[in-house]
Amino acid sequence: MAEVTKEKAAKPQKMADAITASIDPATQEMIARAQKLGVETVFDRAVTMKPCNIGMQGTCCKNCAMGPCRLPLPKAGIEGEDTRKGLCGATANTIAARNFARMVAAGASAHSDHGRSVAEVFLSVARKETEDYKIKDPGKLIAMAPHLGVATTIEKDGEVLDRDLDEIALEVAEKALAEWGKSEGELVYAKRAPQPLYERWKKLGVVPRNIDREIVEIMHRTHMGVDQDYKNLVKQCTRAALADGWGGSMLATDLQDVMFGAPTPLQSEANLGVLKQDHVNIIIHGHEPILSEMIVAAAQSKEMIEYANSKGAKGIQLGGICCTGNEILQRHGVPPAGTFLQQELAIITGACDAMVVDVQCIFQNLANVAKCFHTKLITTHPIARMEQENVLHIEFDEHHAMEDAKRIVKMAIDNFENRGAEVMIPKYKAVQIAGFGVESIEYHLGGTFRGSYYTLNDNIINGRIRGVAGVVGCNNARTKHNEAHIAIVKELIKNDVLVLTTGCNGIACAMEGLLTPETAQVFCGPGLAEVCETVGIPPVLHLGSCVDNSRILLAATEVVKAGGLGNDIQDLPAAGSAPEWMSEKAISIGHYFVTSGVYTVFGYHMPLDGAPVLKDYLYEELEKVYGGMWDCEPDPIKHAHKMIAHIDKKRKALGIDKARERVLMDMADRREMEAK
Ligand code: NFS
Repeated sequence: MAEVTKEKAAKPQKMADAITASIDPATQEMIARAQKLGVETVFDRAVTMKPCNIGMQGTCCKNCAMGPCRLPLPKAGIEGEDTRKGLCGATANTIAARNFARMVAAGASAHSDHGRSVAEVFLSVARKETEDYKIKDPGKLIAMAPHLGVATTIEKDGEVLDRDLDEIALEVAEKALAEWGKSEGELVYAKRAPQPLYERWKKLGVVPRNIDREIVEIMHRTHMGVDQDYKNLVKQCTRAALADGWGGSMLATDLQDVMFGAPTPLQSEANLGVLKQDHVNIIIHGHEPILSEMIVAAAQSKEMIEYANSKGAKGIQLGGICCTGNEILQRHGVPPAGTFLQQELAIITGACDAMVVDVQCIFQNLANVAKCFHTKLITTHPIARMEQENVLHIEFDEHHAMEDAKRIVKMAIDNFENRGAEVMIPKYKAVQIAGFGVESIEYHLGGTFRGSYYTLNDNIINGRIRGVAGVVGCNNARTKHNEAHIAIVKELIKNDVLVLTTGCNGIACAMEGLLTPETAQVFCGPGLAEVCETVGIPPVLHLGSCVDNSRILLAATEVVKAGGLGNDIQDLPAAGSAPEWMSEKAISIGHYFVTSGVYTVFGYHMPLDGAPVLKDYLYEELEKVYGGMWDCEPDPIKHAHKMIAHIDKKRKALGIDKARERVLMDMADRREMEAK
């Protein structure tokens, strides 16, 4: 390890307790090591810096220079009329709704701008301007084309013929890109939702017009002196969030699948223990697979492997952090080295020869940590650079993608010999099966004769599977790393709820070993265990990155289509959860889940306490409007049981609660019944 000097690493006054900071032993080990070396991490900063109390309540307005106006809730609560207001007269509801809306805007823009980049690369592919990216999954292209209004067949002389694939690709690329800024019409993918849901959006006037417009409109409405009605602000949040989930994110997922292949289940590992002492270790961190796909290809090339060997390394080990990690996991089996909160720790192993980052969820402090080691920190995206001088910037361009990727991989290889002697890679890693998607769930749980999701629906109806939960989202340094993720997922599967996971929850579950079929016998209720055993799937299905939450929307739509469980997403015995959310993207996801009809519980505190009327609107009244609503419950067990109670409520409404009672009988009950 390079020598850690005082100037290089500022030691915080107070430090985190490694054991209470995380449930994960690898993380605990690395926090302790960082502290021993005097390298500060997010865990320490979370101890030394407390969050702002008024910001926590959501009632600090800094949208004009007369403020910031701060409207905390009085300690004694509010009796009678709420007279709090900012200089312009903005009420607590207006301020908190504006802040909430700006979170939705930022989250939706992050996902959607990612989607736009993917669509632009796809246009280059369709125009044959790049050699490095190709259409890997023509089947997916054919499947998505009709949803964009692109014909896949042509009629010639009375005969129906397949249309040329290149022609389809070009039209799909152009139509997809138009979704961001077309001047009229509405988001075409909105019609992929179940009909009653689409009709409801239509009636309420919330079908997005185009992706960019809805985000821009939030910024306009939340400018000083514009929208001052919290319900109207929330309505615009709905348009922007739907434009994310059913637009930017869904297009990102679809086009990534077309270019890089729709994921299929595969085996991999997870946690910091995937790094190898005798290999060149490259960590890929961020979100857009445009970069990471090329790095994977470059690292697997004979040329690069031989070059690594020539430098004394046995090979090249890639590891992912955050959602780019999920992207290359689900398509190539590249193991994630950790979740969001482990990014600094990957460098602290001393074994990370290069960390390559693109956009989103990247700590600026990585640069300070990298300075203490030999690690090359490389930014690659024009919109995400770092000010620190030790950070290298290699701008990645789809027109010479492979060349860029090889340059980066070579740089990491050249850096291998600079590794200090003192490397400490935690031994912890777990095996996982990942790479599920709408198509593979259909394959594993579907039937061939009565609709594609029939077997899944049948098992929900007969009660073996009590319901389905989407558990997603980040880590948050204000809560114990991975604790809520794991506790909630375990409680759900114990109660026969099948879990669909994405994002950092997926990585957390993988690290904990929950993503294997064998888990079913250990942690699941008898019904879910039986199904998992029969079809050979884990009780927690990893669907990919956070933009892949669109897969959860489409899986829910397929369940509706398969029949027997109502005719809308809101009828399903299903619920959503983000146990340790921190990012604005999570708020956008939460809001499109809710307005698509899903009861959605967040585990970490929501910035709404300062505006109780707005809070009630989001937590209660929205259910009457959209069939879904927000909730927040920090206690993981209560959190899971709120979801289960909702699932049971929906089962009852569907008239399938009786079937469940039957399945839940134990042997003693059965014997008693037989005796009667
Ligand atoms: Ni989602 Fe994925 Fe992780 Fe949170 Fe960040 S990586 S896009 S935002 S922290 S789940």
